[in-house]
Amino acid sequence: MSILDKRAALKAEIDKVAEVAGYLWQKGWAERNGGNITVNITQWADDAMRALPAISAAQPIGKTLPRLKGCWFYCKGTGRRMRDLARDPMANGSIIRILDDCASYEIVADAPVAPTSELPSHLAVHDYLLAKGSPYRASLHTHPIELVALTHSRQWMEKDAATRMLWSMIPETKAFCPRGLGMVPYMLPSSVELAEATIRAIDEDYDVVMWEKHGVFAVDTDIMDAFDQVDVLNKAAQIYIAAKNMGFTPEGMSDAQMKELSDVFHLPK
Ligand code: 2HA
Ligand code: ZN
Repeated sequence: MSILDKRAALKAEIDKVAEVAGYLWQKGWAERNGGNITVNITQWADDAMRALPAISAAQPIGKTLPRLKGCWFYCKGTGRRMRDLARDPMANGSIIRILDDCASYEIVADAPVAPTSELPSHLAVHDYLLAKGSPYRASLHTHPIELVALTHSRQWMEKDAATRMLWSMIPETKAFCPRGLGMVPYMLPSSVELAEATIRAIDEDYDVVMWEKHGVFAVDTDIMDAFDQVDVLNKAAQIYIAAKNMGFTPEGMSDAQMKELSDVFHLPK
């Protein structure tokens, strides 16, 4: 890819971040500074970018992440609002590069906006994805209302109980979120334990992981695809709730209908 093509591709990725940030706000999933977005943009870093001076001192990540040596990321800024990021992603987030010690980073562009306190958790997930040879380059944390509400019930926190219910609400759910919804019990936001439990759930083969009474963490090839998986799951939760509000428990698609769908669309589970 030529330098100009790389720049255009990088701009398209950042534009997608802004578009998704706007959707998160419009959906009511991103109150105040809620949520986070981190995108591995290393494939678009060119010599001109590599020559850019740092605009911050080296900052410790708090972890050593060997796969991230020389990697570049777009990260939402600490305390910044998704609705502001939607208007101006480079004033409400920044581009960082990981230094050769794999344990610190510096901010390179556009402004010295410090990443969120969740950066170590997001970077640990990206390190894991690279170690696995995954093509996934984007991670999203957000607070989807109906999915978070589900996690306030023991019934839906049981492994794959919510997955089965959500898949059965409308055929698209399993087709477009074929790995379902992983469940992580309540843990302190931004804690090392939460990050490790999230990676274990992704490793179990989930792209979307629910944090009990808090939100979702999703990974995919780009930020739009990560958003789409969460959107599809939350839509299914809304259909369940709509039926409940009409005074009945929805029937759901039958096991035979689910199996037919999986066979025809070659879905993994
Ligand atoms: O990044 O949502 O859980 C802000 C949050 C913390
Ligand atoms: Zn959160």
